[in-house]
Amino acid sequence: MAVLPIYVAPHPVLKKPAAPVAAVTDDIRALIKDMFETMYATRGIGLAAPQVGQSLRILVMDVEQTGDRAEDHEAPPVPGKPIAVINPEIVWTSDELNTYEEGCLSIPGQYAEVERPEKVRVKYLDENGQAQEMEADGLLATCVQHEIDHLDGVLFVDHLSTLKRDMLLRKLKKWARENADDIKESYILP
Ligand code: GNR
Ligand code: NI
Repeated sequence: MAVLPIYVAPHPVLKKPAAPVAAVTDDIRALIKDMFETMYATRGIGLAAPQVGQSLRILVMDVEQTGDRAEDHEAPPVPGKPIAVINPEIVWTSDELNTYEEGCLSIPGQYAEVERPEKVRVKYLDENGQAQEMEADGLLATCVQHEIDHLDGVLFVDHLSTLKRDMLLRKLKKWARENADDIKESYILP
């Protein structure tokens, strides 16, 4: 049981393609448990293993969690529909695109609109090693594509123009410098 520190861009582990999981063992399930705990603790809707320093093709998501952090920052998140995804493969994407304002736990405090396919179908293994397939739309489709990008060493800012990307990464660097003392327990800086 652990909330893990989050690796911040441009840390090299975030740029490296992650390795497939060879077998879904108890160690993998323990990592997934810690990833869920970390995701809920940080109020993320998704988390990929490279963001906790593990270069493996694993992601977790819950776009239906509730718990009101606007009114009460201490209110605990209530799990909605947790999904663990191992070795995902996008097998179909819609021609229709969708734009969402994205954020990333590894790029704290920065947001930008990103265009992606509106719907995707993804094959993967669940935490029992069973083959699964999901069709996602809406926020779940955006989230699963954002997380699979992480497994390929791609961040949401890589979908932006060089100008916008450099601007966000500069603001991130400034944020990290100004908050260095407060964040050193929860983040691993590059
Ligand atoms: O918490 C997150 N919110 C989010 C919002 C829009 C699009 C993608 C995301 S994923 C992000 C958590 C994260 O960084 N996952 O990798
Ligand atoms: Ni992210």
